[in-house]
Amino acid sequence: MVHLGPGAFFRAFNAIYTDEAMAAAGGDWGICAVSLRSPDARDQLEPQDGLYTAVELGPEGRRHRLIGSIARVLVAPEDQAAVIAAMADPAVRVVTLTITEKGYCHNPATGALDPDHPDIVHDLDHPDSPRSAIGFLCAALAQRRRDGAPPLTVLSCDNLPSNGSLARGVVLDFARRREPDLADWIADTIPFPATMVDRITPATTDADIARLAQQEGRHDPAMVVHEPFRQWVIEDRFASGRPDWQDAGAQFVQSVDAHELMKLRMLNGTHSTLAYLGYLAGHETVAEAVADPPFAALCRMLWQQEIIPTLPRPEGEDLDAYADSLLTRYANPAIRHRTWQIAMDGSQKLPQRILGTVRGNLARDVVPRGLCLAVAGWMRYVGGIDETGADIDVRDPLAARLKSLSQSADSPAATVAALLDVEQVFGSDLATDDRFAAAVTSAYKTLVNSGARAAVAGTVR
Ligand code: CS2
Repeated sequence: MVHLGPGAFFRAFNAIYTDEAMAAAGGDWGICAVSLRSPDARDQLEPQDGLYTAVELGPEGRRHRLIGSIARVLVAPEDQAAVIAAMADPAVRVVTLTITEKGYCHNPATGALDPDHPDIVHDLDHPDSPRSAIGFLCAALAQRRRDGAPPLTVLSCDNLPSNGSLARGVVLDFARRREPDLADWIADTIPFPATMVDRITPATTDADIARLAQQEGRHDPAMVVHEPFRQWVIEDRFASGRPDWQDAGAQFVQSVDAHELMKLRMLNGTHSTLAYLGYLAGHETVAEAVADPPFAALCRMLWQQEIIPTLPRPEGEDLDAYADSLLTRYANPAIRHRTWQIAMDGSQKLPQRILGTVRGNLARDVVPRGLCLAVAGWMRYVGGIDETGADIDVRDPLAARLKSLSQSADSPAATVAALLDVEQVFGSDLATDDRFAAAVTSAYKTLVNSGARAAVAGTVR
């Protein structure tokens, strides 16, 4: 396999499932990991033959595992041809992606390719030396088509709605702009099954690395820390085989849709809510936020009153029990998952995590006050100044534009109106829904006048 995006989540999730699948069922699968940006993963892994430690942190303690499923690591900016050749290798049967939401170069509100994205503009002009995952996929698929190589399967493992068809759509759009009959061949030959992925995996810190060195006597800069829980639900549509991930606990289903909605809205929706409102209230981690009673109450209110009523029940799942399990996972004192980390890239996350649920409520004539407060929290956060007057290091592809819109507005209502007009986030419908705009404006004013903690407490009272 080839994997694009060898970050912490991949090393705590895909690589572990593959390692365990081969331990359980045998097989000669190996992963060629490709970093699209930085040499860090390669520099960390290559000196140790791709081996690294996965540290599971639960309330009962720590468990260390040595993971050996990464066979090699490539750095795309150093040698695009080597990456294309690796993906075009006939022995490669699956390409998996954890490139984060912004890696799809799409319009978050519609899911369509953004043809004006700088990487897409570059890659259409330089198809043999691409920058984007999409550019690399198209170059490799074009090479496989020329070589008559077996069809491979492209498996998105990112937190996006219908991630398989979204990935397929942006790849086909890009291919059509480059070579229309390549697009037709991809459409007929390459499956893009959907997945739901779930494991809380904070960014690895120097303290994590130092603690492992002290406990295990080895310096492992490629290590990852993660929670015990994991869930992988996969649409079983593969062109040329796959590892026996079911032997490591993955669930193969006909349709992932209901599981995906459950996870994106119930987990990621409350994660983003806690990220913005928790950060503004001074909570550095998710565990600290849910230890603060109004924030735990807000999560419960969101699940019971505003999220679960919009969800179909996935086969085999109990949504109330899932909500209880989420609160337990969030409260894990061993996992220091920073609100600042989750707050990243909100313009790429809000549509599928919160705004889809908002639309589901509005369609039932319900104005979801909790979710509107979460949206107001995001608006306050991207303004770039926290409640102590300190700057917020806002990481987002639209950070500069969002900050400018927020700071050039002359009133809270004007700030909300300006940000609601960002179509890439809110689409063309929400800005003109007076119920939504009024509720977000009211919540935003409360944040400005009373602060996040009081706003949360007032919402759950
Ligand atoms: C988090 C996710 O950083 C974030 O945006 O909400 O990475 C979350 O930890 C995972 O989706 C959990 O499965």
